[in-house]
Amino acid sequence: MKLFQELINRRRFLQATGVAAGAGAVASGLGVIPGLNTLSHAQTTTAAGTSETVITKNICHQCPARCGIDVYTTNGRVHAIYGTSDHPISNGKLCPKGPLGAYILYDPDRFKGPMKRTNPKKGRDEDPQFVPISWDEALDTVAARLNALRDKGESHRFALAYGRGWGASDAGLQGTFGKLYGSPNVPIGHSSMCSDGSVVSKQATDGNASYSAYDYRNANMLLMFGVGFLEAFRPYNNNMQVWGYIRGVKVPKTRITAVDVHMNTTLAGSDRALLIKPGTDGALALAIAHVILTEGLWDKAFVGDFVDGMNRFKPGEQVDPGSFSEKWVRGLVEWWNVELKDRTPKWAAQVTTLYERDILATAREFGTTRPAIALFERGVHAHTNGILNGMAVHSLNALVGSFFAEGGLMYQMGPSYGPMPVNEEDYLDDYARNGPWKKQPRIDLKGHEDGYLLARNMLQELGPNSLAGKPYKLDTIMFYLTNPIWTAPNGKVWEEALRELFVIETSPFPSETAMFADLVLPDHTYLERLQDAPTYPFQGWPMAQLRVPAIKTLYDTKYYGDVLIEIGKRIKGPMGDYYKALNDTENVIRHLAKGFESDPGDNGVNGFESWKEKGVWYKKPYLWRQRDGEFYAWDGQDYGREMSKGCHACGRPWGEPARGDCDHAAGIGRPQYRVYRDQPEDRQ
Ligand SMILES: Nc1nc2c(c(=O)[nH]1)N[C@H]1C(S)=C(S)[C@@H](COP(=O)(O)OP(=O)(O)OC[C@H]3O[C@@H](n4cnc5c(=O)[nH]c(N)nc54)[C@H](O)[C@@H]3O)O[C@H]1N2
Ligand SMILES: Nc1nc2c(c(=O)[nH]1)N[C@H]1C(S)=C(S)[C@@H](COP(=O)(O)OP(=O)(O)OC[C@H]3O[C@@H](n4cnc5c(=O)[nH]c(N)nc54)[C@H](O)[C@@H]3O)O[C@H]1N2
Ligand code: SF4
Ligand SMILES: [Mo]
Repeated sequence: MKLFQELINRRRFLQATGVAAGAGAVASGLGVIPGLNTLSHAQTTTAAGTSETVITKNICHQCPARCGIDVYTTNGRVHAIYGTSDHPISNGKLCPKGPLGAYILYDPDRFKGPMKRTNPKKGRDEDPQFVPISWDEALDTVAARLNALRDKGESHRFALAYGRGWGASDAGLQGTFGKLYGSPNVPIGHSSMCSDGSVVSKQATDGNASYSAYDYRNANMLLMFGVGFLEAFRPYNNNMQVWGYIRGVKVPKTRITAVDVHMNTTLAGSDRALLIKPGTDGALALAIAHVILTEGLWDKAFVGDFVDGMNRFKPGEQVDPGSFSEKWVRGLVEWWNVELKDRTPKWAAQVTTLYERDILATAREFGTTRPAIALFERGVHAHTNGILNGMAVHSLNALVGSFFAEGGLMYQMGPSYGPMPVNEEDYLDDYARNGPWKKQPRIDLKGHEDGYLLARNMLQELGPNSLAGKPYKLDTIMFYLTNPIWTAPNGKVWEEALRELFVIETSPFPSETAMFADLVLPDHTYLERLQDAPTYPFQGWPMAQLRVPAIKTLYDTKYYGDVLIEIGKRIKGPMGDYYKALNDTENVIRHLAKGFESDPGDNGVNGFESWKEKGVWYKKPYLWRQRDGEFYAWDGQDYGREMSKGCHACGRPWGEPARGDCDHAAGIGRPQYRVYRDQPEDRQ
């Protein structure tokens, strides 16, 4: 798009800067104004003497909200970033950090190209003495190490640790890399230090191994446990917009009770702030459930009721399971008998240090206001009893019938992506299928009886376990979007561990971990790369976001996804052939976009070019809804189609094995959709 063509010709521009520089000199005592100076330099480099502004779509990378942004580039220089107006998360607005992305792009401290360490000593006071090398040398060095490990049958000693990247063209490539190469440690995500407790609580409660998607706009009460809704909770920018609506515009105003351990912005803006003893949220949730049941406030259409309609939930008294007919919940009476019957507000007041009257008032308000959502995040689940706390809180959503309800919460659906260009199953050699690595536990002891049976990842244990040689020592470790010397709970042990490993860092920026690197393979910054950039569960309906380079790369950097592919091409045997066939990340992204051809988004995106132009594909509304305990499917105009007891696609009852290759998730009318949890497993 050409904007402002001929808006400022060169002579007028120089006149303007001359005047401004003169004024600046008077004011500051200096002869130049740095910002204008830079612009004037860029301006003089255009041959035609014209000023051409191009707007590209991108996705902010400064926090996991992943807002859609319009990036303004004039004469090859990014000078402004605004929220994309037709993007569901940003809606034309950004948080204060969003517009400052150019500071990341033009950060003078960026790594400018691949480098190797020349100082063999590693430590806080050691200068790595990095020297520039070519990409060929860098990639050949990695491939030679990986090939040598594989030849020795020690491929499990290569680990790849990663953080907040979830695209098919970056993190999505890692699982296949590990499978073809033969390492249980490729990849290991940081989710154990992040919000896995949330995911596991939900998996244990409603079976959805993912974060929830929420319909805040239509809720009449939000009960927040350990959620930095106005500080951190995802998607931050959109949360602030929603808050403005539900607290300032909507009638009735949405009631908010927030539970935290300190007074923060969210509590200050709530109707009721409950300051709780850390780690005791589960007790509060149990007492709320106790009140909802004893006072008969549960949602009978969703939960079910006593067969004769008489409420037998009396404090301290057992209930006969046969007297209750459950609808969409399982084990309610058993839960009451072993746990809830004694969890009175009085009991919870002692555990939580809250006032009994506040617990009672919260429970009554939550039990009588519909629709209501109980949400929790790190404050609740990042404790040693976190999963149980999370399960107690999440169960409240079932008691008030919020699952899949308008103003409630639901599962996130994935976009209609096309299949990957190449099938990795065709490229597995004997080593990949049955090599000695298959007998090795994961270095973090995930799923191991001496380690962590429930955890999905234990990234923080990689360094310490390798250092201790338990279960074995690693040889080479690569980092993508994670910096454990700084963020893991045991940073100093990590420093020791990285001293004895060959360390590969891919960040565009120096970090604590990068200072221990032997090789630096710097990524493009987000404004320079073509990348699919998914976000966390949002409002349930599917969405697919794309980053489009705003400028030619400033330095000799390479998109991380392409770094992986280029290393892959250099691995001996069929693995190398797989990556040659895959070619590059643009090929991957083009294949994803093929899925939109038969399922265009609401904004008309129907393939790669239109995806680039709009930066996002999305498709509303959510496909089914629960109302008064019955489920209805979207029929194109309304939630008018009553859903049968079984799957629409294969006809088999829910909970029984599907017929053919149906995954039941398809039974909602759009077979190509996958729910969020069926996407690359280790997304956090
Ligand atoms: N600005 C910014 N935003 C971010 C991020 C960032 O680094 N900076 N990181 C992103 C990431 S990766 C994540 S996982 C999310 C995390 O976002 P959230 O899940 O909201 O997590 P936190 O802000 O860590 O913690 C939320 C609240 O829990 C409180 N808390 C601590 N212990 C307890 C307790 O025992 N009970 C209760 N009720 N509350 C407690 C804390 O005081 C805090 O206010 O934020 C994302 N957004
Ligand atoms: N004390 C304490 N510790 C915590 C938390 C807490 O609240 N308190 N929060 C926890 C949580 S929720 C999380 S999610 C973890 C996060 O911890 P980490 O997973 O370590 O994530 P970050 O610290 O954000 O590190 C991101 C790394 O990516 C690099 N990077 C930045 N941009 C790019 C890019 O475009 N490309 C590439 N390749 N690299 C880039 C940065 O230089 C940095 O090294 O920390 C956890 N640790
Ligand atoms: S809220 Fe949006 S604009 Fe702000 S840092 Fe996060 S992604 Fe960027
Ligand atoms: Mo996180």
